[in-house]
Amino acid sequence: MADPAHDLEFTHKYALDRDCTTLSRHVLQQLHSFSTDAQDLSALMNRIALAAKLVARRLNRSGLVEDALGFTGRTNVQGEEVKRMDVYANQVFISAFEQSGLVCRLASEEMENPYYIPENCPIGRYTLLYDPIDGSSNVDINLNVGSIFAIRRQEGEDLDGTAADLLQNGHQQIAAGYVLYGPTTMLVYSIGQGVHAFTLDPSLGEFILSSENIQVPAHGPVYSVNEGNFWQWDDSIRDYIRYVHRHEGYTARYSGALVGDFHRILFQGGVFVYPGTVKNPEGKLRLLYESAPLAFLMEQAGGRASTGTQDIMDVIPDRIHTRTPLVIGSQDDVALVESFIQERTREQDVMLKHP
Ligand code: AHM
Ligand code: MG
Repeated sequence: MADPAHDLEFTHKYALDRDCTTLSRHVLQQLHSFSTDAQDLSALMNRIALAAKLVARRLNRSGLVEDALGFTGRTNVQGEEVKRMDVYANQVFISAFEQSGLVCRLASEEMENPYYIPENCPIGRYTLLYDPIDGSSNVDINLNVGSIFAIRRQEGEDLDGTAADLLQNGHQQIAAGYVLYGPTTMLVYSIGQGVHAFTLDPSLGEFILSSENIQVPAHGPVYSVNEGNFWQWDDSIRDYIRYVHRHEGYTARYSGALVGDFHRILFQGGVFVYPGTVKNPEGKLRLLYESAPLAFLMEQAGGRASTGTQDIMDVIPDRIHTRTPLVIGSQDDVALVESFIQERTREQDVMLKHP
């Protein structure tokens, strides 16, 4: 005779790999509320998940679909060549949010000025900042890329359409995260209550909770930096690199996509460094939609993010596309890089006082 208790146990054990916590349920659980704010955040994350699924779908078939790979022939506001996938992903986020009634504008790496939700669409009170395809040099060779996002509440007036009210520090972010398009598609987010990772189950079409309350180790073996820029850097960064070369226990990893390198460090510890160079003293990475969202996550995971001299979260940008040097990762490893910068600064101060 069938044993219902046994059947139940069997179902529990084999039918579900996990307890299938979806992203929207997780957001609501974290906020312990069904208030308007909580519903909004849950809906915002749902829209981001939708955009992520659309981008993932296109990436998964990119070698087979016409016009998915390669360059458009245009350069963006940063002077960088635009890839077709950049344009596609940028538009996907706009389409996912345009009719949502959640945001009033979207600002991205690919647009000189924010995109304002047209008046014939419902207008919300949040702004989405995003890098639609981070690490786009990886797209054409089928390596991992990502999307980075942050959500800010509209605080001031933006009457002249310059979005000057967005020029505030990272503490104004109410949520941030990234999507990693790798062997699986993962969405990692924080709404200021820890960092949580979700894996896209393609058979369900849902992001399912895969790691909760991720904590970055205080120290890790990885240093992630483009050493091709060695002679472009300040002496202090060269000092740091010489240090890790001469000491045991360090290993280099650099994928060309910040999201992938960050993801490794978030889970295994270490440090990602993109310093200023002679040509670009502020480095390459943009504050509002790359460094600040990842700094928010890293701090939530118990790590740190710094320009080398200041916490990334405290930096106030002077433009939407402001860049900052970035040192991000485990507490001890960020502190080590900073110590080399401080040492050189001290030496320069002494030289100035006693030439
Ligand atoms: P992108 O968003 O235009 O792709 O640029 C950002 C990327 C990061 O993902 C990556 O860490 C960095 O640029 C790599 O730059 P480089 O080739 O100078 O090392
Ligand atoms: Mg980027």
